[in-house]
Amino acid sequence: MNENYDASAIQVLEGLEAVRKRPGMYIGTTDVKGLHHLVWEIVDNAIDEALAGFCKHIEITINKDNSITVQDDGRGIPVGVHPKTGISTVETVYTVLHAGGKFGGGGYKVSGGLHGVGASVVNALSTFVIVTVYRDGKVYECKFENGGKTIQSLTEVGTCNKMKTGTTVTFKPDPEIFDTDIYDYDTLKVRTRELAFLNQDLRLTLTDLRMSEAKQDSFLYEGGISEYVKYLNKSKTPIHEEIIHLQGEEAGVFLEVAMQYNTGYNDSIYSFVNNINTHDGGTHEEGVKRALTRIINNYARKNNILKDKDDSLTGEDVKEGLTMIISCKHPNPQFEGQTKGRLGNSEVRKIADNVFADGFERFLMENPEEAKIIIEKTMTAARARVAAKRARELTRRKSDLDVVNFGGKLEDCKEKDPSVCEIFIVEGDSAGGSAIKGRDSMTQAILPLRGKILNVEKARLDRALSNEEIRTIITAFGTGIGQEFDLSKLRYNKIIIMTDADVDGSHIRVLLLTLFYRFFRPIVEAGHVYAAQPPLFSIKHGKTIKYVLNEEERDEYIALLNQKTPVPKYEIKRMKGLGEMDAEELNETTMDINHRILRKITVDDVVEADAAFSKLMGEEVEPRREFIVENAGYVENLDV
Ligand code: 2B7
Repeated sequence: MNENYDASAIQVLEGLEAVRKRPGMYIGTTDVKGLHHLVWEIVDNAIDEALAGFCKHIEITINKDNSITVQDDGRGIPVGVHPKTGISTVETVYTVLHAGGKFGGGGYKVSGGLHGVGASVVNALSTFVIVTVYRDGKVYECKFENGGKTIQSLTEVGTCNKMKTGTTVTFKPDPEIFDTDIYDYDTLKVRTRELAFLNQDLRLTLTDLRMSEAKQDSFLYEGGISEYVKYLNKSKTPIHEEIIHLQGEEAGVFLEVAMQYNTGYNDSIYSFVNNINTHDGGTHEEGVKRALTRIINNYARKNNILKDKDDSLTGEDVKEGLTMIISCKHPNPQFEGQTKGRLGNSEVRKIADNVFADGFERFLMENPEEAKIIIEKTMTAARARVAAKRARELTRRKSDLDVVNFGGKLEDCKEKDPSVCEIFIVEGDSAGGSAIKGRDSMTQAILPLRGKILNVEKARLDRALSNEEIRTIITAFGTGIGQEFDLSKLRYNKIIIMTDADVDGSHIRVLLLTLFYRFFRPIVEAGHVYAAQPPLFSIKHGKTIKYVLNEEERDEYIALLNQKTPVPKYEIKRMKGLGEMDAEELNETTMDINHRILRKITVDDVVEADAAFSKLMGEEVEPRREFIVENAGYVENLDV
């Protein structure tokens, strides 16, 4: 125990105790997500130092023991005594709850995670933390253990080159708090790259020291969010070369936008506030979209491309094939909504509108060639919208009865309460036939797919809507699509994709996921989509039959059998496709809620999933097959 353990320090410990008692209040969850969140709380402080203009390189290292080291080359946390606490600033930042914004000097903190409570929370949830500061040619160290108890106050421990400055923090998450203490390299990599895109010219290096051969990725983007757009459009075909990049500041709010149109029909618009993904948009996004629609209409009318008699272009028209990153830096952001994914500050709408309108109008004036290409694209989108409206009317059900006889394809369930209903989307007619026979007709609906599903990544809405399979799916789901979409009208609680465990099955699954992701994203985000897992082997011994999903499980089970004496006889059969199972087998292995194994499809990082889908389903054919086999699982997390 250190000598500073006086009355105020006791209070400090009580503060951190609160974090340990209810960690969820401070970091959301104590699962893998919470575990990774700790890293970003520390990195955020380093990013703030970069935003202040003093840090060029941040290194994140996963050490052999799964502890994390974050290192920056900023000024180093001040080493003096903090006026409010009477202990060093370092110790204050790491032991006083909410020390971040309040103690750092007004307006210092502009980045920040969802919960923004910083270093002291990480300390409270760690078995040890070591903070090293390099400043004025001296090295200082401060150590904590066992949930944030100071075991060494800030101490000068050596000297260094005067040119070397910065802060290094090592922490090890407490296994008593977290469900898992194993860091995932790829999870850290995705966010590290994202932070590099969002913070122009800042180098971020991620290193993994856990294997005999170290893994490392280093990211630095001189073009910032322009390079993010380029990355997202990598497997698309842009219709103009230059990425439009504009920025401006008003009333302390900084807004930056990068955008480029491609030949595709979907939009990929992502927005951030202080480096946090605002996946439900908000006022910054609304301002930009409003200005985009207005400026394009003004330009088209002024240049007589849009005639007096023509209707104005809509928000949907001007978004078609648009990839856009919006990055807002705000000194006092208000996040709203259930997951805090929406910016609420109302003043930002006007500011974002102004900044975007100025920059975009100038671009159109200075680049008439590009302007022409963009306006033409939006005009074509408008014509397609009118055609799609007609096609969509065909998918609209007039009553609940309509769906029962829809083309004779959907075998609906009898129950009407969506919370207990499921729909199986089944590859092939023969598997569909078995599924219809083997199902529980009260709650399980079956939709057999005849042909291949249209790739919606490469088809415009009107063509997608003329596809029979897609129309049937839209009708069956009941939610409608696009602006009419209404999640509360979803007719099934579980949408289960049932395809073979081979490459073709995988391909169909990805096509369906692409369709769901582009047309019904809220359904995916709300966790209604599942993949059925048909078994690959059956192992029969005596009267029991055991179904297993893969070679690994098969070998495990056989090893288990072999442990028994005398060695039992068993018969291993490789299961054929879904289509070759009879109704009873299919029910038992894949559909019966008591035995089946479902995989929940989740989209954890929407931006990254978008890039994955574009790459999967976009223009380039060659890499696709391999990619499907290797990465189709990217958006799928084992969950059920
Ligand atoms: C409010 C607290 C969190 N802080 C400073 C200065 C630099 C600085 C920091 C940091 C994480 C892992 C390596 C300011 C801000 C404390 O006050 S925190 N650098 N890096 C960091 O935590 N990295 C600072 C003014 C003058 N000199 C230094």
